[in-house]
Amino acid sequence: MVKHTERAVPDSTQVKTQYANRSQAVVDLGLEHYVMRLEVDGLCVVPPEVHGVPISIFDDMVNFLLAKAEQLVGCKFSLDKGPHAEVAFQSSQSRSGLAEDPSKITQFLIQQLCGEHRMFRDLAINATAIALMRHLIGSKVMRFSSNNSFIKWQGDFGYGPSLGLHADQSALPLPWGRTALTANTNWCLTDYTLDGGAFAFVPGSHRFACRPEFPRAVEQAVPVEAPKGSLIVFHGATWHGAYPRKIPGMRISIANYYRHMMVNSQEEYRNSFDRALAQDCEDPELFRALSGFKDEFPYATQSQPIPKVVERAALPER
Ligand SMILES: O=C(O)CCC(=O)C(=O)O
Ligand SMILES: [Fe+2]
Repeated sequence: MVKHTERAVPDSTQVKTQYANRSQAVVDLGLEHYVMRLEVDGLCVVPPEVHGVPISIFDDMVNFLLAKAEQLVGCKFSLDKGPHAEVAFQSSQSRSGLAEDPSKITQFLIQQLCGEHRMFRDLAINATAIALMRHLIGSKVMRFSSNNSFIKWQGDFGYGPSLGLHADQSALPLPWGRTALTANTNWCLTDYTLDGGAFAFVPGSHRFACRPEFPRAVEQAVPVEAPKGSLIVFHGATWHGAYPRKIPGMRISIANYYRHMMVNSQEEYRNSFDRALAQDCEDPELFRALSGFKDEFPYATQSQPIPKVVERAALPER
């Protein structure tokens, strides 16, 4: 059961107009309800029976990510215990938005997942996720930005009293319009509960069209409690963060983040991503398009044609 307050749809022409603009993919996949929630709340939660990814795939992803975490950090990780040893960041590595004191940080990211295994590439092009991202950003102009896993374990601090509330498109200048410049999907690989470090968001905050304002962001934030396998989808202007994980064990997610093609990508695909891996997925053509392999920008050599002097036979002298 997904728990966060779903408010009534405002009877505004704006919502109706955009709702009427739903794409054929939204209609074919039966996603109208989720489009409506995105319009109203700036976020929706899609259950496994709608997005169609079998739960066994999430088990495979968890096992892969626990093994990868062990390889990167140097100690075993398990879902009920988290890291089996004390782990710490170097102070020079601490990141903005996280604790000043690196010993309080109880999470890290595993990045560039699409290069790791086909199951992550197939997740990045899941038809439901893509239809909702295209609804928010625009169909032909939507591209990958990054594919990361959030690996979290018990820690009272989490993101601290601000809950790390932010809008993903915050680096882009104001004013923001209604079209998302970036948009995000968070796949819950473990159950999301308030004490377990659930996602936090402010319903309707994408319509404020500004960066989070404090303290009202924290006061208005609600947890997204959702079972393993759920897909959280949100607009780049939606204020969000996460609650600290107060109970033992781990919270694992995959953030597949997308962008408008004129917004810079977090991860570099065009020059770095292995073309053979891009072929090895459910829809290579879609994967190539979202990676921007053939995009016109940025160009590294003269890309526009140059006129040349036309050689004519010499004109007779007068
Ligand atoms: O779950 C979290 O810790 C926050 C996720 C987030 O901010 C994101 O995916 O953009
Ligand atoms: Fe975010």
